Formats: sequence, structure tokens, C-alpha cells
Amino acid sequence: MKRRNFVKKAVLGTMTSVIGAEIVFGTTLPNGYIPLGLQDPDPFKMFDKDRGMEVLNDKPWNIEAKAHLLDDKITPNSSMFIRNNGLIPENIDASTWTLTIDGESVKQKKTYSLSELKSKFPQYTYQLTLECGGNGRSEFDPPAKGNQWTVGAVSCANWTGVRLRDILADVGVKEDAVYIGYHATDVHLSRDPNKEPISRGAPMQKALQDETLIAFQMNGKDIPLAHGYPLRLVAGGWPASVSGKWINRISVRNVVHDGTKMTGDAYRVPCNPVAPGEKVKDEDMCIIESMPLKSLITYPKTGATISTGKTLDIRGHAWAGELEVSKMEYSIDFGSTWRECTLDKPANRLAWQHFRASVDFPKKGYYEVWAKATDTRGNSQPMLLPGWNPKGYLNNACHRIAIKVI
Ligand SMILES: Nc1nc2c(c(=O)[nH]1)N[C@H]1C(S)=C(S)[C@@H](COP(=O)(O)O)O[C@H]1N2
Ligand SMILES: [Mo]
Repeated sequence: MKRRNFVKKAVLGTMTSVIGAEIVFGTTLPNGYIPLGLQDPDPFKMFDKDRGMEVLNDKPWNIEAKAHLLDDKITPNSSMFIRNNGLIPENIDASTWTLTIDGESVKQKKTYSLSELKSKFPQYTYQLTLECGGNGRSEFDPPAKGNQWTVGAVSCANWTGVRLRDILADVGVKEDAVYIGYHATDVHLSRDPNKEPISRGAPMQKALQDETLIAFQMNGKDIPLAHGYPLRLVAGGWPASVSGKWINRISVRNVVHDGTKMTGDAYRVPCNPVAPGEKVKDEDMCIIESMPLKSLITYPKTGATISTGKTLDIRGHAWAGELEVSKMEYSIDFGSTWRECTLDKPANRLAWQHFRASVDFPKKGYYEVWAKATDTRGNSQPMLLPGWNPKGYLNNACHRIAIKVI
């Protein structure tokens, strides 16, 4: 046999086993051609995402939005960031999906089917801001390991589901309950079935809030697979890692939940500020609860140009974790002076708020528009990078866009 044909046959054999089916006209494959079935999956198609989004990692999938893609008042799936710690579960069957409530602090463990959850408890819809604790990590110096999120790991969609508090009342919770922890069906990167990619939670006080949902719909439809289909915990205003996707179990704990990524330095910041680069002992790291005050200019896109004498309309969103944003300002002189924007009330508690302003520039040249939010307690966003921390969480510096007046 000619060596070339031999190689081709061997390669064909490998391809066939990877594809899992006979490549029927395989012998006519042009040399060097890789069948589509073997090419890298197209994440934009697979997850129905805008092609302007940025893939930060494909194992696991981590994809972020750009500021201008987040211009919608309610974030559509197409521009919602994806943050996975493991592999997305496969072959989900919603008709057999169950949620079990267990743990030391339940009177008796109880399991619900999806349809029981939907029929037994009243349903609520809230717009809830979900921001990854690591959003903005890319700016820290010395750099922090992990996905280098810029500004796009935040969303505010409409979530529909039942209140966790109603479920917990139905189950019966003991007085010693301090925390809930979720468990989900995504797969650890090692594929070890005994390891969980992530299992976080929240104190009872957060678990029992009206807006803390066990959700089965996002923006009026089944939750997209990448965002937790068919069932997701949604706890707005806290690091989005608390909002477990693909959940099938919630444990009511009599201790602070100690699941994967609850302990050590994960989703924790130094309890007291440290110098950049300083080593911090695990016991000096505190769990992140409410996310900080922040805002994003979603229009125009950074780098926009405008003619002299024209007014530029800017807009965006602002959010403040558990609090509300009370004032929104912009600056065109690198933070020396500020002018007020028009700011809307939130659609509900824990939803981001929209702002807009008409900006005039004195003459042609390069400008930056900076945006700064103030919350109901009078705290404002830091203009530049706030407290360095080992894992690069909670960067809530003012968002800035570049504008050229020509
Ligand atoms: N089961 C499960 N839930 C999860 C995660 C995960 O990897 N697995 N990632 C968490 C983190 S760190 C974030 S920031 C949000 C991201 O939500 P999204 O991908 O729907 O935007 O989901 C959280 N819930
Ligand atoms: Mo996250």
C-alpha cells in the first residue's frame, strides 16, 4: 500500500471514532481537510451570543460582554456574560428534574418536581442585577489570576420563579439555620463525579428576601442552557456566584456553608485593606456579600467621534448591590468637575437603574467621559482602581469612554 493512502486511512479511522459515525465518503476527503464535525464548536452559535462578545476561556466557557452590548434596559441572552466553573450538564430532562431541600437545619428533607414548584407556590418576576465578583479583574496590578474580565461580567435580566422563602416555609426550617448552600449538576473539569465545580450560598437573611428566587424562566422563556436551565437560584445584588445554575439541591445549614469555592480565598477579600501584592492568610479573608456601587456607560461605544458644536447623548446603567443609586454624574475633565445625569428609579429592588445625559464639549479634541454613581448612604464610586486584593474582586472604578470631537 502507498504510504500516503495508509496515512489517510489511519487518520480517517481516528476521525471516525471521534465523530462517532462512519464518514461515508471519507476516502474522497481532500487532503488536510478537517470535517466540520471536528472543528472547534462556534460558541456564538452554540449559546446564541452576539459576535461582539469576548471569549475569555473555552474550558470552562467564560464569555464577557462589551459595555456597548449591554445597552438594553433588560439584558437579552445574546449579550449576557457566561461564567462557568465546570462543564455544562448534558442531556437535561426537565420533566424528571427535581429540587431537594435538605441539610442539618431542615425539619425533614423534601423533594419537589419542577411542575410541583410551579403549581404549589406563587410566581414572581423581578429584574435582578447579577455581576461576577471578578468583574473588572483585568485592571489589578499586580495582576490576579483568573478570568481577566474587563467590564462586561454583569447583566440585569427578568427572572421568573418562586420565592426560596416560600419553599423553605413549606419544608420547615429549624431555628439554628444560618446559611443555605446550593448543589448543581454541572461537571467538575476533572470529570470526577465526586467533585463539584462550585457550591456556594448565602446567609438565611439573604435566602429569605422576597427577591431571592428559584427561577425557571429568564426574560419570559425557559432559562437558556448556559444560564442554568431548567432551574436556577437567583440572588440579585450579591456576587453572581451565589446564583447557582442547574440546581437540584439546596442544603439549609447550621454552619456557614462550606461547599466548593465557599472556603479559602475564593470569593473573599481581605477583611482589612492590604498593600498591592501583599500575601493574605485565609483566615484574614472575608466572604463577599453585597456587591459594591458601580455604573456602566453603554452608549456611545468608546472611541466614538462627534462633530464640533454637537451635543452627545450618553446613557447607561448603575447599581449598588443591596442599596439603591441616588445620584449619577459624569465628568469630561478627568474627574475635576461633575455634572448630574438623569437617573431612573429601579424597576424593583436589586434591579439596575438607567441614566442619561446630554454632553457638550467646549472645543475639538480628545476627551474622556467618566461616569460616577452615588448610593443612598452617600458613598461614591472611586474614580480609579479601588483596594487591591489577591483574587482581583470588586473593582468598581468609574467607567470611562474615549470621545473625539472633530
Ligand atoms: N452550577 C453553577 N452555578 C454557577 C456557576 C457555575 O460554574 N456552576 N458560576 C457562578 C458564577 S461565578 C457566576 S459569575 C454566575 C454567572 O452566571 P451566568 O453565566 O448566567 O451569567 O453563575 C454562578 N453560578
Ligand atoms: Mo463569578
